[in-house]
Amino acid sequence: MMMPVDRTDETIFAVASGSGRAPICVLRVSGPRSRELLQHLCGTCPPPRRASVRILRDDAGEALDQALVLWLPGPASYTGQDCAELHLHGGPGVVDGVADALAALGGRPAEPGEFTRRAFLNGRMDLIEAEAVADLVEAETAAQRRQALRQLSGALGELYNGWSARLTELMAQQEALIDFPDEDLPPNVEGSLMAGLRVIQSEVEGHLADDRRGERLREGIVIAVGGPPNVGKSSLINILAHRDVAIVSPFPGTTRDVLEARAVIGGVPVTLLDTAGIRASTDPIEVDGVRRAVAKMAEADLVLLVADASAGSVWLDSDAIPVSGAVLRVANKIDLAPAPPGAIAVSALTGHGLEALRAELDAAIRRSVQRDGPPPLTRARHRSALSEVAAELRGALLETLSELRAERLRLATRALGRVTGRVDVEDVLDVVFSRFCIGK
Ligand SMILES: Nc1nc2c(ncn2[C@@H]2O[C@H](COP(=O)(O)OP(=O)(O)O)[C@@H](O)[C@H]2O)c(=O)[nH]1
Ligand SMILES: [Mg+2]
Repeated sequence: MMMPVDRTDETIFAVASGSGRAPICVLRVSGPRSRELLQHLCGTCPPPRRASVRILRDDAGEALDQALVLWLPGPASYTGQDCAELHLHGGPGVVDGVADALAALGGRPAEPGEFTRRAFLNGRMDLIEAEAVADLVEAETAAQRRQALRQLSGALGELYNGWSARLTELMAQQEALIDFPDEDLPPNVEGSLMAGLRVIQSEVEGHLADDRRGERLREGIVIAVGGPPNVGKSSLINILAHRDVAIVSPFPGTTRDVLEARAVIGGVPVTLLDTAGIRASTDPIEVDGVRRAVAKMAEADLVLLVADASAGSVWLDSDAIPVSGAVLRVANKIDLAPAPPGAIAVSALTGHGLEALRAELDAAIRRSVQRDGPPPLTRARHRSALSEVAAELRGALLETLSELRAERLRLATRALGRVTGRVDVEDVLDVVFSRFCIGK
């Protein structure tokens, strides 16, 4: 979606609380005419930063609501501009009435993300923090909330700004090498420059090689349940998702398409995929189901390989299916026969072993999204820019000509600046803010 050019001289308003009817609806206003709009609605502008109860009236003097009103003068406001918050009664009659009155007074409904975009333009937050705001709004689980809050508190920004400051320092050294004759410089400038570059390069590479943990937590992870037909895959999905999403039947080959069930396990949103049983078949629909099952298992973050303990069945050869995620082996139907060693032994029928299965799943999911140490990368946007940084740094380390090395360093710094929004920001703004909801 195209964003408007930044018309920050216009005063915008939007409902900041969720859509749908609620007892209270928060309407936000930001822009140079905020004070004037408040005065019109309330008669007088309420005292700054204090909750005041006021009767709001339209231009004709008709009462629209009795509301809690906040006058939040800039620059110490969310957007950095003069702002106001109107805590209205939530009915559409009230909310639409106040919105119409604001529009009649010259306010304009905000575009998605426009408030936070203004906050960024006024230096109230960097891009990483702005994205953390979006993630907080979207957070479905406690683990996602923690990651977003950590990012909002500046942990990730500090990491990137730290690299940026060190790179700038190294660029200055590089320029000195180009501009001054050797005898005017302290000894071994080039050696320490290269050493510094190597350190940053390995830190960036390490950050990139995080197995997508942060991105997985943000986006949720995919768990594919696979195995031969009739081993109890659909039964286990229904148990893990706490509802009947998949058809359970004694007829092998019942599940043909890939079914999805959403659940939260270990504080992480997961999508459980029920797949067709893998076997040789001549039925073209089943063959296609098997093909899809294999493809889903290959891409999944985690694979539950299920076998039937009573059939003496072996697991699918996970070497034959090129899985990229972790694999958990589950032996089902232990009410009928003992489980082979090395498997999580369960019975979907009697409930035996399900607690152990949940605990193992929980641990595997946590492993796939968490790690101690610096905060993980959380977005594809950051990953692509940081991959560019790493590539330019690798190039700079191989470069023997000073001028060419300096150019590599400039490109690396610019790519890093795109992540936090410090350099060349215009083109990345649209990408970041167009994903916001209106009112944020
Ligand atoms: N005895 C026994 N039967 C089971 C168990 N789990 C599933 N079944 C039965 O095995 C059949 C196949 O189950 P289903 O979940 O559809 O397997 P899928 O083809 O792998 O999805 C059904 O008749 C289930 O009722 C179990 O733990 N013990
Ligand atoms: Mg099934």
